[in-house]
Amino acid sequence: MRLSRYFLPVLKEDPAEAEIVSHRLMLRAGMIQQLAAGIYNWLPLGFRVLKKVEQIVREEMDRAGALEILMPTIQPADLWRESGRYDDYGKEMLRVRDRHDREMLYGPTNEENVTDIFRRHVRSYRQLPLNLYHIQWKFRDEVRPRFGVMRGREFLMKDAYSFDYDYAGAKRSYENMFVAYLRTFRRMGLTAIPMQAESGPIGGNMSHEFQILASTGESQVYYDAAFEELDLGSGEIDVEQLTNLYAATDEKHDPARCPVPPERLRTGRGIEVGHIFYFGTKYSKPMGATVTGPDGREVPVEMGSYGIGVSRLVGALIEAFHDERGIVWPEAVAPFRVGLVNLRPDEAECSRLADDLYAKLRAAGVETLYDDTEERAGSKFATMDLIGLPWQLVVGPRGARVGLVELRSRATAERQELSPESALARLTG
Ligand code: P5A
Repeated sequence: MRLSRYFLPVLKEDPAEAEIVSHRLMLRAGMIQQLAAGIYNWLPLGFRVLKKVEQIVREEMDRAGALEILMPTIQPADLWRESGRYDDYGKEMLRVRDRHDREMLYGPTNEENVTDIFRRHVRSYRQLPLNLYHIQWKFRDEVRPRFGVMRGREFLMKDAYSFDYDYAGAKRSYENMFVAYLRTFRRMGLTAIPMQAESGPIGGNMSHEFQILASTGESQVYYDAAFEELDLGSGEIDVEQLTNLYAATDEKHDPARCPVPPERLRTGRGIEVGHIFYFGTKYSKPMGATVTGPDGREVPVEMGSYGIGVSRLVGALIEAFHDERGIVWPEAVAPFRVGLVNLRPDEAECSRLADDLYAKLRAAGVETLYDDTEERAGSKFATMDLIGLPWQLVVGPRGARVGLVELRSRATAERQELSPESALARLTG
């Protein structure tokens, strides 16, 4: 992509409304723009990251055997009356009426909707286990939307729903998602600690939140120091070991009952990027979602639901990966892999080399943002550092004359003068 043809409305000044670094950097890097409180436009650069995060989540769900569907954002109120949640949900639910005066709502989650799909089609335990998921916008009329996309009113969630014949099956499904979550976050370079959590308005008696440690997180968290020694970033995932280690959010943490001795108990702030629930027959029973077992008896199906905050993750990633100059994207979610900087588009030799590199990077399928603008060098570097692409490939007039370009790593600040061929080999190899 040529920067001269791109839409990248970077801000030179820090926006006053942004209280935390990720919100500030997303606004400054022209990733998002607020439309109303807690409601954001996703601009080209931000949208690319959102799609990358979404795709990793999708691939790990597919790998875990979940099937992607798409349920609507708008749901009929009557469905929620069946589960009894229509009144319970209170003011957080955005309620609307259609032209026939029917009560509708903008979905804050989809347990009822997916249970309705299930009950219309599935009859036998032989059709189980089943896990259906979608990636769809949600609306929750949060009292205090804040921190940009971290606590929005409209936000993108991946929500999966599992159906099993009995508790043993439901537990397997839960653990399957548990492992998929750790894999998902790991692929993005994040270490998320699974914590015992309250199940709130979703209900149920087994629930874990996945928390990324960050000083700006909204949750107070407590965890066994053993987590610091565990390598959650790689290797085999042992659900049993992880769920036996103590980690809890403040809603669940009880100092009187905490099994971890004080010297081993760590406390900090966390960002909740995922939340999983087992709730048995809470929805299937009132909504009549049943299956016939091997004994011919009809029983309500055992369910769980599993959420990931896809749009929140974009903010959480920036909280985890930034420095004083801007964002430092991990490769897996970077909007472009390479920022190609032509320092002198007005000089023929320099531009010939930069154009040629751009053509070759494109041909090799390397996502490249090519700064071909007339801006001053200082401002070009500041923008590249701000938007945080993993590699900067700099072409200047001096180097162009002797056949050298500079390759810079955004993360390590390492710089190397290379021939254009070697630089290309590095980036395409
Ligand atoms: C699980 C999937 C649920 O809604 N029903 C379907 C269950 N869980 S949850 O914990 O309430 O939400 C799942 C994840 O969505 C993100 N999230 C938000 N992100 C941005 N802004 C918000 N206002 C917001 N609310 C929830 C979180 O990452 C949460 O873990």
